[in-house]
Amino acid sequence: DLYPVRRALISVSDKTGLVPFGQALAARGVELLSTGGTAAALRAAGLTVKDVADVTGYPEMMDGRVKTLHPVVHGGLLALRDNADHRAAMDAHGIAAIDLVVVNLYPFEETVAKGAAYDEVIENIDIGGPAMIRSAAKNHGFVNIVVDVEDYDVVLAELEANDGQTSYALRQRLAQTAYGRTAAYDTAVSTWMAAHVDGTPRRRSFAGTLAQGLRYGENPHQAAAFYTDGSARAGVATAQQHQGKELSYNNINDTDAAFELVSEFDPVQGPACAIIKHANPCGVSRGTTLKEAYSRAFDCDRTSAFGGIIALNQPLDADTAREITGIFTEVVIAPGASEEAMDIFSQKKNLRLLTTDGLASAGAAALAVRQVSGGFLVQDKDVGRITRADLKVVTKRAPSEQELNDLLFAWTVAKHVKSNAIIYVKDGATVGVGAGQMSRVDSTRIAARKAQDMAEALGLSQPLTQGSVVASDAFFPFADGLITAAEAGATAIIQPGGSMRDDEVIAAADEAGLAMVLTGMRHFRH
Ligand code: 93A
Repeated sequence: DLYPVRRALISVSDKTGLVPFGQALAARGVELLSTGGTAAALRAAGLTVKDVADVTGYPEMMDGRVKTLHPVVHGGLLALRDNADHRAAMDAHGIAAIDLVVVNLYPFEETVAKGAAYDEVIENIDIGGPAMIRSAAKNHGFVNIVVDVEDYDVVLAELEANDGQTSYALRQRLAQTAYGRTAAYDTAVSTWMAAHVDGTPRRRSFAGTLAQGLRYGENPHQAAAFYTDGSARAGVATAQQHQGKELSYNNINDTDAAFELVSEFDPVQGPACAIIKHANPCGVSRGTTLKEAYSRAFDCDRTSAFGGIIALNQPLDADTAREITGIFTEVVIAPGASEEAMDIFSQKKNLRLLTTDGLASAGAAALAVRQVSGGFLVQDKDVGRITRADLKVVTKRAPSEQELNDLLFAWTVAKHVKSNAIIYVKDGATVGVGAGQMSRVDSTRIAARKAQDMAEALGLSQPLTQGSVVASDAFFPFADGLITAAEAGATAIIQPGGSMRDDEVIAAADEAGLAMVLTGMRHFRH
């Protein structure tokens, strides 16, 4: 299954690593063919290169739209070397075999990302490159196709080990990667175009690049891996890990939930901290200092916070780092960390510290995808936000200034809690979180019950739900949930409204002396 590499066609937009790779191939006696810019770069380094135009007999034309689209190129890629008819066709038409193709494509994704005009984006749709990639990959029985700079050394190592030949296993693996690349490229083109045409796209694809193989998935018997989508969004996908063992599947999922939540809180308005367990927050708080934000988030549910994942909206400082090391924590993610904080963490070998380049832009549009049997559901990510002006007071009593601040804080947290979500908040900190229950009244009870437990653990005379406010991610279908919240000591409620029984719910609120505001927006999260 070894096959020699005698002739290579190199056509790359990203010229990283090109010259040393070209030199190494030339040193092995491999003949080099190239397109304009690539040939110029190789020649500038003193290499001998043949122009593809000289091989095809046609100049690069139409602003480069037609360079390599020619039977002499594609015949050289696709011909089965051990097929007599194919060999006869090669001889009849003067086609020489091409054994190695090195192509990276016009920078379509980067052109879109920099906000280029429509026509410039169109010009950056590579046609000849993907055609060569697909031809070479189809013929991987004989041909090597390299689309990633990371594979230059892999190919050279095989040529070295096998006296100028590569193995079938390598060529097959390169072909798999190559089709993944062209699929991702066309995904990027199709996704970009979807934003320019009316209606729901009839065909959709998603693509990713392996970031990390994972030891296992949610459970040890499930294989898993982490793929990035190239969007370069600040968060777990692009964070830098400073210490500790590799993140697991569940760690990545929880770290994402933590960072997306804490990114809702503008650092200009002060420090904030979110602690996540099993994708739900078990404490979220603002503070006058980061350390205080962490401590108050921790005090919401100290039991659950054990082994949790912490996200901060400001760079980790030494005081906060010291406080965090008081209990076992899996991961801390923050937009930076001081030297001193890193020193403190280095004492805790199992604690992973991730730093990001800023916060995730919580309002940035994105698609959310969920798999179901036989397909997948696609929706806009929930980036809905409300302001004070959107709130409608429906009770006799209007919320106080303090209550309003807490209501908006609770509402923001509710968006990141699995439904049915009930969040009790006092003075800018959650004091009870009810998540993921099948009935809303149960979430209301569980959150209050947990607050009661915390009060006992902390030796408080009454639970912190006394004098708190409550957010509900969707309307109260009956008055019972609201009455439970009032019994736990809540004084104000924020919820979308829209239930058939809104009148009953409002009447119950008035009777209990609660202030209630409606958002007109729902934050289901299932
Ligand atoms: O415009 S194209 O779609 N038409 C082609 O025939 C063609 N052949 C190679 N673009 C084409 N390429 C691309 O040119 C390659 O994929 C590569 O990205 C780029 C290299 O051009 P240069 O060598 O001039 O820098």
